[in-house]
Amino acid sequence: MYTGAMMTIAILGAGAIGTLMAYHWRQLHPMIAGADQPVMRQLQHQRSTSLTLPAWQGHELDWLVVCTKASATLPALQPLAPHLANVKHIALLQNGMGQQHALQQWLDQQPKAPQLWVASTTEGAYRRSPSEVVYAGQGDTVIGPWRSTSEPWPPLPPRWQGVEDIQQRLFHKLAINAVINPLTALHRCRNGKLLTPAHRPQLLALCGEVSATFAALQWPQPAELTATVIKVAEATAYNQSSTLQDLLANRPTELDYITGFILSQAQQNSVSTPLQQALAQQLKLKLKLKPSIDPPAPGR
Ligand code: KPL
Repeated sequence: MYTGAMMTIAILGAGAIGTLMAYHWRQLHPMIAGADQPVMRQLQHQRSTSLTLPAWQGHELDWLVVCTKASATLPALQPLAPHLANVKHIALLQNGMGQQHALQQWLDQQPKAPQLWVASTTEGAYRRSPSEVVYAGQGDTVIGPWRSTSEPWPPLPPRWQGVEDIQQRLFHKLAINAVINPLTALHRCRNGKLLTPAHRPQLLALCGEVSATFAALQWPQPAELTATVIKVAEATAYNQSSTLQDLLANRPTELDYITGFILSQAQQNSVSTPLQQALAQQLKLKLKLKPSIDPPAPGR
């Protein structure tokens, strides 16, 4: 349980989720890593809160929480290598798979490396402007060590729950993201629109293929993937998926670490994935088009 009033935390990647975590931890005065100057953010939740995140200067940290996109993990951390001996734990809070393994391999080559932890969240946030983030939906964040350990767990960042089965949770989230994220990007729609007659057949077919792929690769998945995806799409109906947000903001998406990761593992194991392959192809074409989006839902 968290008791560390003096816990020191720095965040790498002050996008929507990074800013939301800084807001949750504001009493601990979290810092921002990888920046020379303090970073200012506004968090909109009932009322607007201003956050000033001082730049981390490389001194001792309990947690370095990485909220960058999956693809930016190593490029963002490598310049911090000279300071990593002062970091006890790194926590990756990102969508996707593949980056955890790559980071662990890199950490293993460092002279004194922090212990790698991984986290998954159902919190919803989006950027309204470069410095303004909206807290769109409350959720939970779970964390566990990437490599299992017999050592006692350290105090965890506030509001985060430690779980023994974090890898399973990451695979479950990967399965959900593998359906909702590429489809919302393809159709440029909010999550709930996937449940309408125009898109529901494609959603159901993709759930079936993702579920079969996970079974063939012997990866854990939710007991009823289709029912779970429908529940998540209903609960986040007015949200733009993180992939759609990236697309609309002309940022690189995480799809290489979601659909791309699944496709590469499936290919290595001769598992057939025609729908996901077609989707990947279509998205490559679609990404070149000018973004457009459904009009905002009433009252949002
Ligand atoms: O995790 C998400 C994301 O957008 O990345 C979902 C669950 C699809 C919610 O939007």
